[in-house]
Amino acid sequence: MILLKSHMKILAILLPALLISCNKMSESVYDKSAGMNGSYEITNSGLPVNWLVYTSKTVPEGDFDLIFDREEYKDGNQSLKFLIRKCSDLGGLKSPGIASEYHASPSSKYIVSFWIKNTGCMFAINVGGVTAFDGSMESVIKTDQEFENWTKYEYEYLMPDDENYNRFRFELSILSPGSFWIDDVRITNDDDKILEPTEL
Ligand SMILES: [Ca+2]
Repeated sequence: MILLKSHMKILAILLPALLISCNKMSESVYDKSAGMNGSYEITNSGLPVNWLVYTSKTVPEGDFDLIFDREEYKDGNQSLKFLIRKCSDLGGLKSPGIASEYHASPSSKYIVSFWIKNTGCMFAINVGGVTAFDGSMESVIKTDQEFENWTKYEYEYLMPDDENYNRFRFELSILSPGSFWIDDVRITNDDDKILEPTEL
């Protein structure tokens, strides 16, 4: 009887906290002056500014750490590292990862580049144009290949010829345990100008 009572007490304390974290799909901090922050140098409250982050607080099936790695980086003073002990392979908000959206124009060409390192993870990076309700995402890479050294990827994307496509989205999902690093994400237009993030 005493045991039952103490269990009930724990449940009563945990329930409100669980409801709050279950309702939250991602965490983010927005700061217009920080721009794209694709090198993950600007941080606030443990998050890279101007990125939606699927954290251990918002991904219920995940057991992982988000780390600003000041020893393994390609640009600036640090990279963004995911150290994953357990996670779902569903991607998007169900898995550890990051996403961001940028002001963009229909029928325009955009060039995405980024540097990665990987030991053990299956991961996916998708990019594409989005509207308020829809998206036209393409897969840049989906693999469990090891990248012992920093490796650069570059991808060209043409926005759909449809006035509703006014945002460009970048999304990284980590789909299995291991260590994954990303740094120096650049998304530019035809004039080599870095895109401005939208408020998240
Ligand atoms: Ca960096």
